[in-house]
Amino acid sequence: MTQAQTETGLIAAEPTDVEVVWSRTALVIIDMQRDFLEPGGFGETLGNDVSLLQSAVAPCQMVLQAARARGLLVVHTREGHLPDLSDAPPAKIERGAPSLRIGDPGPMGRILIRGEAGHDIVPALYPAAGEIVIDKPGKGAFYATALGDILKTHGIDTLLVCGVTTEVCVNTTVREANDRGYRCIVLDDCCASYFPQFHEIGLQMIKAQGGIFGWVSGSTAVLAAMTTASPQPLTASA
Ligand code: TIU
Repeated sequence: MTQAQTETGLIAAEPTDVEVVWSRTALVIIDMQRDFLEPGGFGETLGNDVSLLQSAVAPCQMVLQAARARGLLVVHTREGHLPDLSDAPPAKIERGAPSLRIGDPGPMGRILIRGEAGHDIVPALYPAAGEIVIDKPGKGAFYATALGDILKTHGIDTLLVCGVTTEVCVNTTVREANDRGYRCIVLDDCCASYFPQFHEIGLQMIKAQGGIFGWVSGSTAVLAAMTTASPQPLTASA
């Protein structure tokens, strides 16, 4: 292996600091879509104040830029459905009393439908050419997607997880990843919720009990680890 492939970083986190091998670490940015972050999309139709998610954009952008500079695998996800709704369970479409339902026409196109303006990722975090974009019909990024196969192909064992919302798609994805053997490090300020108390509790649920689902860190700690010289740059293997 080359030195670059074995470079490690030590990320300050809770409940413990965590060492990562950068070549085995992917940045996963969950559902930073206009449908969740901007007025007129799915999040607002559910009755939410979408401005509450804005706090995650700038920290995510800094981590994304650093991950690109370090050559990490970058994965973006988008929640949404096919135009014919064949992958949208009626139980999801019919639930609650939103102002517009999934598939209805809205100011950013049909709500939560692939290919519509609202379904796309916000400009500040737009995927670069060649970055992986996972379109997912559910809350978890592993359900009905190729994410597991893609991570395996790239030899990934650790996920840096960002995105929205903390207690819904971020938590669901972290739980799926945990059961599949991935180490998840959730970046607190790179996540957000329409319910600030759910954001806090959602993070506590991950790091409690010795890190029952993973670790919680933040953009500052991850940026520091990415830009600090590796504590153990070489392994014995040639
Ligand atoms: N409503 C809510 O908080 N979230 C979602 O519906 N999807 C995601 O979290 N992406």
